Formats: sequence, structure tokens, C-alpha cells
Amino acid sequence: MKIYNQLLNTIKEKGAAYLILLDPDKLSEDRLGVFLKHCEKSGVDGFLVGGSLMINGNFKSFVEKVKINTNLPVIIFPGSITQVSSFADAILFLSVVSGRNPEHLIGKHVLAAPSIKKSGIEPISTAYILVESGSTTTAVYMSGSLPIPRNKPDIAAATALASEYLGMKFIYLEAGSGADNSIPNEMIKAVTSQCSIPVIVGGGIRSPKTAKEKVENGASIIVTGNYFENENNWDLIKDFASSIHIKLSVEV
Ligand code: 1GP
Repeated sequence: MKIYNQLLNTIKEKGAAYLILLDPDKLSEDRLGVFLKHCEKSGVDGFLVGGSLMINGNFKSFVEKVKINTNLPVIIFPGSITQVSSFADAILFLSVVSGRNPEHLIGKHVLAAPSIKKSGIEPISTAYILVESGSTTTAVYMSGSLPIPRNKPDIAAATALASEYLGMKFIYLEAGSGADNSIPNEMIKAVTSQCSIPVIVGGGIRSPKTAKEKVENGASIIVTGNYFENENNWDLIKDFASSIHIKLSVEV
């Protein structure tokens, strides 16, 4: 089954899906296998792999190692056009629709499309919406674009709706990795009340309670990254997963 359909099924069955972002620059390959197994046992639904920079990590060997160590979907969340690998199952084909930088709206995509085709992985077109979250995030800086002000849910909703009309399959509301503040609940509500495609929410989510609030306001997929780069927090993965899987917790 295609990864996109698999995610839609998970959302339908569990109320929302939980993805963990693995940044090759920040996670040591030595502990990767242990971490992935722990995530699987804790109820995680899949992994995003990517990073804004690739300073220490080796992207291709990292993706291969992830794929060898898990049966869950492995989806590239590219920080640059070099982050393509046939070992992954799919790639979020991101267009930074919150900005007006043509390179991140279509330019990089033209360069990346042939290598994605060659790799055989599934591209999932995703409207990437950067939202102001306190201080300048790496995603905002690297994209050379302005984020949507966090007190302007209507702009986010109109942007998301336009993206749906353009044929995008997911909306990704991004506060940025390690953001001071996560995406405001009112903004998630405004976007999900306008759109019929699933909305991914990530950036600055550091507690199961916050994750649950995002789902209650309409998010279909929650992404966390930063928080579990600290091994001391691993015990909480299960709590995050059960807070996000709102349908399962209702039935228990
Ligand atoms: C970043 O949305 C993801 O692209 C995850 O953010 O690392 O803050 O959890 P965090």
C-alpha cells in the first residue's frame, strides 16, 4: 500500500498519527537501532528523516540504517535537494507556501524531481507553512522567507485552502524545530475548518498534553523531533503516542 494511503488509514483508525523526526546531525547512529525499536514498541506510526544542515551526519547511510532497523514507514523530510534516498519509502515534496521565495516554491523542486523519480520513492506533495514562533527558526532562516504571524489564523487558513486547491496532499503547519512556542490551537482550528486534506503539526511540542490539544483542534499528524534527542525523555514516547491516538484512548 502507498505510504500516503497508509497514513490516511492510521488517521482514520486512531484519530491521528504520530511521527518522530530523526535528524542525522543530532542522533548518534550507535543508539539509533535501540531508539527505533523503543519507538515501535511505544506506538509511534512512522519516521521522518531530514535536517536543515548536514554537518556531522551522512544522510544516505543514516536513511539506510533507519530502514534496516524498522518496519514502520520511513519518510524523507528534506532540508535540501541532496536529501533523496531509495532506501526511504516516501518523501514529503515540500513547497514553502507561506513564503514568496520562488526557489522554495518551485525552483528546488525542478532540480530534485528527476532524482526522486530515479529513486522510485513516493513523493507526497505537501504545503509547508512556516509560522512565527518566538525567535527566528532554522527553517525560516534557511528558506529566506517570512513566516505567517502567529496571531493571523486567517492568513494561515487562506494559504492552506489555496494549497489544497493547487492539489497538495498534506498541509504542514511548522513552528520550527526547537521552537519557543508551538502552533497556536486557534490557527490549527482555523486551518482544519477550511481544509479537507490532513494537517500535520510540528515544532516546539514538548508534552503529551500539548500534543493532545493539537489533535483536539483538528491536527491529523503530530511530529516531534527535538524532545527525544535527549535519551532521558524516551520513557515519555508512549504517553505522547496515546495522547495523540485519541480514538484508541476513547475505546479503551
Ligand atoms: C521540525 O516539526 C518538526 O521540523 C519537529 O519540531 O524538533 O521542535 O519537535 P521539534
